[in-house]
Amino acid sequence: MTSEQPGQSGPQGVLPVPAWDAPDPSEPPGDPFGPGGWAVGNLGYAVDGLVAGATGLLVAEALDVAFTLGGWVSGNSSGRSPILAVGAAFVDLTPAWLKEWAVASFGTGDKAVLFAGMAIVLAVLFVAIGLVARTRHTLATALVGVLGVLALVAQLTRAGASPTDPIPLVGGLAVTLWMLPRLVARTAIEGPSRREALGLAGAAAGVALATAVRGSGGVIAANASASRAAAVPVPSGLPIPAAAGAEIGVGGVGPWAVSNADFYRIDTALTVPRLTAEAWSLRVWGEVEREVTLTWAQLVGKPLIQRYVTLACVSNEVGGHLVGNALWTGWPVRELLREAGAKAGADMVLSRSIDGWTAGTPLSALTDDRDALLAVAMNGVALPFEHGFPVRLVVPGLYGYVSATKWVTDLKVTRFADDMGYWTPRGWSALGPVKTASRIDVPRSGARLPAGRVAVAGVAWAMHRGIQAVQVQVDGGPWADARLATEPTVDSWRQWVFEWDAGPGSHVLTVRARDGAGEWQTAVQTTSDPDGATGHHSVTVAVAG
Ligand SMILES: Nc1nc2c(c(=O)[nH]1)N[C@H]1C(S)=C(S)[C@@H](COP(=O)(O)O)O[C@H]1N2
Ligand SMILES: [Mo]
Repeated sequence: MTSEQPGQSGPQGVLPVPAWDAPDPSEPPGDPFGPGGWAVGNLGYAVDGLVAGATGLLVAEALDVAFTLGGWVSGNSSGRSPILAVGAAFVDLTPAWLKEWAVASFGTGDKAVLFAGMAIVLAVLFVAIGLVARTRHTLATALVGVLGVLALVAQLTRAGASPTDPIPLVGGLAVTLWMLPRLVARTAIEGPSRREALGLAGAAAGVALATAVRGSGGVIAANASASRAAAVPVPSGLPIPAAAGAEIGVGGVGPWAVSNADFYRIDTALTVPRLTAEAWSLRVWGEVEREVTLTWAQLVGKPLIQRYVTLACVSNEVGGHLVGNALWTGWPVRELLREAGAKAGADMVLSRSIDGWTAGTPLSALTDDRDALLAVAMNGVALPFEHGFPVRLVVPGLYGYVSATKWVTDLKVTRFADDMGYWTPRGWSALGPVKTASRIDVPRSGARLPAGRVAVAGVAWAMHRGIQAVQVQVDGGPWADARLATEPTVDSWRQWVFEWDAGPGSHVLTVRARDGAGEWQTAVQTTSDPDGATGHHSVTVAVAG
């Protein structure tokens, strides 16, 4: 690289590269920041840092996309792309409370917020490196190196990381390290100029391009979309379970079956995996008599069934909305496990998604008569990408984090003593049976109502046990029975309504449910970690006099 001897000029390359630590020739003595003052004097260097950094990033992401499209190296993109790898490492290291706060504050936009935050942090770092490079060559190079090493660590510690994953990162780093001294040297000679404006525009265009390539996933997404559009996972004439009377018919209560667009979404995936059905396969291995691999064509050729099942997230707060009911089409995973033949002693299946996320599910819940599904369709259409296309697990009665693996590609038959799902070492229980819960949907908390007849209504759930009874309490008085909608299956939530004679004043309404085993939902308030929140849901309303 360049010499650090003061006064010596750059030996190689087309651009003159003056010594880094030499006095800046563009600075008149006595006015170190030139005629425009500090800001103008430094603008050029800030832009140099930004341009060198952004170009390196763009090169790295472009290499990743090229590798993905060319199929030249193994591994998946979330390990090779430095941006995705760092973001994923950040998500994995985020404490549960911060993650919950992010989901609560930004909802499904939490990932967009993370990317925006990363872009801002990177821009600030690149600008700082440019400013440092003005006078401290070695330090600037070292700072770029530190960023590179951090990204490298993030890549190599990803689940399923491959030794070739850092190739794009190394390529991008080389570009940044090559560009930075040359840009800075030219700024030192020419001073601030129109070039800065061009540089800024270039950096902005580069970042926009990188984001566009990343955000849309380019050709990968197009292929996956075509595959999903062509997939016909629901054979015509396949019976749909009866659900007459499941709607209580009160406005404001969420629909009994939630549409795909409105269904809650929870996962650790920074970019939604975009597999094609044709490229998908599922491997069953571990403590089995024989390994089995299942392809999409084989799976949709099996005798599929349809089941209404309610999914719930363990992070759902009392009264929360991380829960929803849908019609799932799939093949009982029991049949696949039977083909593989679990060995004696195995008690868990560790299911893994294409992005490395895992869930540990009791083998018994996958093999008993509850019809745990390898699901291929949701509400009659191929799974939306966000909900696991092409194939996910749906297991009645268990929270999603221990059962509902989306983009599932691997089932390892194992033991709880030997393996753990993703959330268990992060402080969540290894077992996650759904707790009995109930929610008031109408009236909403804070509502102002006229006195008289008011329909208090909502949902209650205790998947795989069912709901026997729901009661409502007004202002801590006696519990009174609510009227229940029909219960087409014990694996779905149940709607209820209570006709309340509302008198003037402020009132607290509370709900509780009894599950199919006769157990009342507990009043004890607990947080959602480690195995699901408990406590009664209440709303406070004001009734006009
Ligand atoms: N691959 C993958 N599958 C996953 C998760 C994940 O992070 N990655 N999260 C689980 C959790 S915690 C829940 S609650 C459900 C949510 O499923 P949904 O997004 O389709 O509602 O997916 C489960 N499956
Ligand atoms: Mo969850």
